[in-house]
Amino acid sequence: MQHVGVVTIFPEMFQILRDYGMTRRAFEIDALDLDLVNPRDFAENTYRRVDDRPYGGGPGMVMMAEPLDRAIDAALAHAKDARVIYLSPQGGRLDQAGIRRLAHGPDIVFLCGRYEGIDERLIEARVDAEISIGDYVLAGGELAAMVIIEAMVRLLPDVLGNDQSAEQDSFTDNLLDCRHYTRPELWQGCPVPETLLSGDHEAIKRWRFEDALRRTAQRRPELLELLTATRSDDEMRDLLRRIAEECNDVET
Ligand code: 9WO
Repeated sequence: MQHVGVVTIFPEMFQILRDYGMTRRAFEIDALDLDLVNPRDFAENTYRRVDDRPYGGGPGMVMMAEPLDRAIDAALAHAKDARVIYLSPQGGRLDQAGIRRLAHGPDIVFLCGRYEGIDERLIEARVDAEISIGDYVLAGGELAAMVIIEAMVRLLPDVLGNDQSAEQDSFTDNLLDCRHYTRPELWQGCPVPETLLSGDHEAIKRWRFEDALRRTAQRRPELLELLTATRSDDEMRDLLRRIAEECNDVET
């Protein structure tokens, strides 16, 4: 993966990525290279303050431009041609296609805000893109940055045991996952769908794809719209029509 810089007043939060799961594995094999920069280290005042009261008044504090400007410079010193990305609810919404674009793009410096936000002049001067991970407000950008990093690590090649063919291409974008089952075959009177026990790999593949389409149609119809807009092949169109009819039958 690319080099990832993070500007944050809480660098310790990112230890979670080093300690657990797939991101930990990525660190172990040097596939993930994180550079944490604390803007407090670049504050000139005696109390290492990085926030001040908002012009125009009101509650809360605003992050000052100067310490962030220097912290971004420090982060960029280790990242060649990096894009500076500010995590905020005001950004454009990120989806799996966006994660894939980030994963295949240039180095990244994530700028994590706290308090009520960042002096807009710093954003205008230094930020290349403002990104949101969802329409809710957090207390800072750190968890959003960690969410994006984990999603990017998932796409790293099979050194991490990732399912290459399924995830690297855009095939599963905008499609919910199919249902999964494991032993026992009968649990509290509920059986496993017969096809999954058949050993017929073609049939299983078809069942899983249809199951994914059906769930998407039922739970996220707006995703199905995107799917039909981006995939116009005949096989897909036939499947979608059949599943749409099925859903109508269930409702009526
Ligand atoms: C705080 C606040 C307090 C009172 C009234 C309005 C307010 N808005 C905010 C606010 O948005 N604070 C942000 C906290 C400042 C930028 C960093 N913070 C943040 C990032 N919260 N949520 C995100 C975020 C990032 C990416 N995707 C979703 C949410």
